[in-house]
Amino acid sequence: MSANPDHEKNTMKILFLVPMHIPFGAFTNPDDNQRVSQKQDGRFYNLPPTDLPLGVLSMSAFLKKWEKVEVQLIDFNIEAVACQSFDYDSFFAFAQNRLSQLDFKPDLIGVSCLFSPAFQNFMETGLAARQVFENTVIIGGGNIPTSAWQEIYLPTPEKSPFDALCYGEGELPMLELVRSGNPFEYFKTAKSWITPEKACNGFVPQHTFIENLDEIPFFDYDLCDIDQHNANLVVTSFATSKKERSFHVMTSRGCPFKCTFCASHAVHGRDMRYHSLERIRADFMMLKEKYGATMLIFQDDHFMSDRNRVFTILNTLKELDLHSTYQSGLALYALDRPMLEAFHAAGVRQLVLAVESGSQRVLKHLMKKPLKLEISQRVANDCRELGIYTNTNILIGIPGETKEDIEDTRKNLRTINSNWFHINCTSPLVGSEIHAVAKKHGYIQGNTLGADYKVAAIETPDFSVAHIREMQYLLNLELNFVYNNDMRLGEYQTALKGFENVITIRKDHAFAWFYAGECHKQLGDTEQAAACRRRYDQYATTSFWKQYVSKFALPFPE
Ligand code: B12
Ligand code: SF4
Repeated sequence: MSANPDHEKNTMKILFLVPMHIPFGAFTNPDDNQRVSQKQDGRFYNLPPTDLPLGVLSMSAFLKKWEKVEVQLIDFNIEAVACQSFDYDSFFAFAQNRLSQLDFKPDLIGVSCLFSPAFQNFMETGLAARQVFENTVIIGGGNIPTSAWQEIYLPTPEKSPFDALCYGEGELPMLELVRSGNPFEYFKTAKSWITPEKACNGFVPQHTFIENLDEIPFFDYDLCDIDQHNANLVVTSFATSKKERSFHVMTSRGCPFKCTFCASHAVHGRDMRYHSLERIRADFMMLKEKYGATMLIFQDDHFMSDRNRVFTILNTLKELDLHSTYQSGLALYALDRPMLEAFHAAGVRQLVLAVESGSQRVLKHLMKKPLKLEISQRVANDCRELGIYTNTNILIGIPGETKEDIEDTRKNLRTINSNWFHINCTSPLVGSEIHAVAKKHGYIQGNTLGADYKVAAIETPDFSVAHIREMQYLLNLELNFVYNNDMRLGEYQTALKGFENVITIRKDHAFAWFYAGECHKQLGDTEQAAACRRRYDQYATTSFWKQYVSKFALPFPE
């Protein structure tokens, strides 16, 4: 590949759009247990995650390396969090209004969508862009176009706002497109581009992977306003309370495992590809020195695949005095004591444990993730000894799981000494094996390609949606409150932090007030204990909490 020497060629203007990651209704009508913010219009809105869109930053850097392009980005998650009032009755209206004010005339518009819950917003972003920029080439890419191109095109191919959809990673297909001179001719034969016509004619798209990740230059972080992107990072909800300047990084792509609930391989494939250690070091230095990074958020799917490489990266972080956190769960089998000590030495004080289930049958046969319970127990204990806070991720409600399996999970998870458990509902994410299975058997409730992990959407002969919702909440109450490990082990200060986190999100959480009060009591602060108890008394008799108060025999207020 060589850089284009044709300096006379016009600069191509590219506009990337990132739709809001959460559905419009979830934004305007947040559930009780979600983080919200009040706008000047007096109403409360959900806060969509504002994490950096690495795929766009990668493609932008890559295109700028090889061609004359000018790139802009509108991330509607940022826009939705930042706007003072919100007077729109649809996501389409919001996007259309923003686009019509844009002082940039793009030659190419690329809409990026990674998440099933954002499917509708993806479509409406495309429609809004088409209305505002009638004759511009509009394309889509990311997990959703890759896995749901048939759902996007086949119902009404002629009405789609998208001229083409990219299958898989976009760096090379985008470069070919920019260089093509005639997008529509190029789309006709390109193996990674799907058009409405090709979709209707049995086309089978193929990936175009970059084998050597170092060919992608330092990501184009300049497309983003980092302060705005730091406003509602998913990671801050469970990591340090210290104000960090955080940047997302991804040092590898791919994952060889075949977890049935995962859709990642649809875009990045199953073969591991890596940035070189020299390149990683150079990027980290740049982020620290030029961008003022204090925290790196790792997005690798399988960070632990090469043990020596991990030790080197952790050493680099330590040497550069950069904090780090790992958003996806790290493969537990690789977290032996020396490895955990290396994480600790690099300043890591919190890890996500991808335990996924407490049932061996579910892990092995239904999730295809044969993780042993003893490994999860050992890692949680080691982390506790080292002073690393652990958040354990659990999924319930996978097709084939029985009520007995869920009871097994319920029982076994109490033997894992993690600090906090996140009990999630399995979602039929488009691109995952589960989606295919659930669709085939008619297990998916409603017209969804997969939901947020908080929403149960799968119903099988073994369980109903209502049962999964109920068990999700019950397991949450049991593991995080009633049998809270930190309290049981006398770590009252740590336990208190967990309960206070809950209270910041949900002020009327009777259990959080009750157990926070118990912690204060144990810590000798009788005044705070009494204040928490009063708040508990205030909420314990509401219709929602009454049932759980009596189920767990908590004291009934007089
Ligand atoms: C980081 C991340 C997040 C971040 C988002 C960061 C961001 N702003 O993009 C956060 C933490 C917010 C997040 C949230 C969620 N996530 Co997430 N996340 C990831 C993760 C681990 C990495 C994404 C990434 O940065 N990749 C690196 C870049 C380089 O690749 P990329 O983004 O895919 O972009 C490439 C291609 O997709 C393509 N491309 C992308 N956009 C475009 C646009 C155009 C025009 C073109 C041509 C090409 C193109 O080219 C890019 C470069 O190669 C992926 C797994 C994965 N490895 O992809 C899961 C993943 C995307 N997440 C997933 C899920 C399910 C979720 C949640 C729904 C989970 C939840 N909490 O309930 C939420 C959704 C938001 C919500 N409702 O809260 C699923 C999505 C599957 C699906 N069908 O929905 C994935 C695939 C993980 C999985 N195990 O299946 N996530
Ligand atoms: S869930 Fe994680 S380990 Fe499992 S296949 Fe997906 S990326 Fe790999």
